[in-house]
Amino acid sequence: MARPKIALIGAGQIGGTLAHLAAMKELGDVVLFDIAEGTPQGKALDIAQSGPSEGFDAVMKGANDYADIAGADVCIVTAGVPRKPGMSRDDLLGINLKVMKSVGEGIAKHAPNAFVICITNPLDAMVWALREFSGLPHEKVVGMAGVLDSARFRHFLSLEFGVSMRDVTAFVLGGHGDTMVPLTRYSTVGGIPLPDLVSMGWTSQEKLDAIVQRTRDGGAEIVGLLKTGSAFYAPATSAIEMAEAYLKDQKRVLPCAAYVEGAYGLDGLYVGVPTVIGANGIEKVIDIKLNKDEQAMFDKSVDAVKGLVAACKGIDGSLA
Ligand code: A3D
Repeated sequence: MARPKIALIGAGQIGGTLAHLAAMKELGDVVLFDIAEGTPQGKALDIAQSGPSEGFDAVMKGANDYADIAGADVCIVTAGVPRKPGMSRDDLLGINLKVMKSVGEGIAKHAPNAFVICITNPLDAMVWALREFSGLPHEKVVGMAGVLDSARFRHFLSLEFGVSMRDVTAFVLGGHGDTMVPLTRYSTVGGIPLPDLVSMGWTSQEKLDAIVQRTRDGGAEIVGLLKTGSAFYAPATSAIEMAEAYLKDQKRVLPCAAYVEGAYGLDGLYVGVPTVIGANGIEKVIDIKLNKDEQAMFDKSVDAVKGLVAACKGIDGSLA
C-alpha cells in the first residue's frame, strides 16, 4: 500500500520541524512547499539525510509549485509571517489573509480530499478564511491551537505539582489569543480536578491563577525570548498529533479550532472546542456545560474571534 502523502504548506521554522517529525514517526511521504526558492528543497534534502541514522524511508521533497502537493492526504499550513516582539497575533491579519487565499486555492485545485490543519495566525480567523477560500468541507479543515495551549498548561502544572506531564490533563477552550479559556474544573492531575487539589492544599488559588495567566501568555513568553520569531517545536508536535489521529483513525479527543454550528449556541464559527478526530476529520464537537464564569470568559473569546472574522470580511470583499 502506498504511504500517505503529507503536504506542508510553508517550509519555515514550523514547516521544517513538521517535516522532521513526520519522517521520524513514519507518517508518510512529505512534500515541503514554500514560495521561497531553495528553502523547501534544502530542508527536504537535509531531513532526508537524517534517514539513515533515524532509520526512516519516507520520501522528502521540496517544491515551489502547488502541482507537487497533488493528492495529499494531509496538508498542514504554516505559510505566512510569525510575530515579532511587541506584536499581537492579530497584527498579522492583513498579510496572512492574502497568503490564505493563495494557499486555499492551491489546496482546492490539487488536494481537495486532504485533511487540512491550519497553524497560521491569527489562528481562528485564518482557519475560517482558509476554509472559505478552499471550499473544502468544514469537518476537513481545522485549526491547531488547543493542543498546544493545553500542552503549555500541562507543562506548567507538572512543574508546580512535581509530577509527570503524562499524568496531567488540561483543557483550554475559546480562541487562540489573549482571551483563551484554560478550564481548571476540567483539568486534572491523575484524574483529580485542579479545584480539588487547591482544597487539598497541593497548591494555592493564587498560584493556579498565575499558571492560567502564564498559559494565556505562553506564546508571547517565547516570542520575547527568541526575539526573531515565535515558538515552533511544540506547535509542530501538536499539529503532528492531530495529523496522526486522522491518518490512523485514532478517534483522539483533542481541543481544536473547529467549525461550530449549533453547539455552544454558535451558528457557524471556528473556535477552540473539544473534538474527536478520526478518519472522517472532525467527527464530533463535544458540547460541554460551562458554569456562569466559564461561559462569560468563553463569550468574550468568541466575540474576539468574531471581530477578527469581521475584519477579514472588511479586507477581502469576496469573503463578505
Ligand atoms: P516562518 O519560519 O516565517 O515560516 C513561514 C513560511 O511561510 C516562510 O518560509 C515563508 O517563505 C512562507 N510563506 C510566506 N508566504 C507564503 C505563501 N504565500 N505561500 C507559501 N509559503 C509562504 O514562520 P513559522 O513557521 O515560525 O510560523 C508560521 C505561522 O504559524 C505564523 O503565522 C505563526 O504566527 C504561526 N504560529 C501559530 C501557532 C499556533 O499555536 C496557532 C504557534 C506558533 C506559530
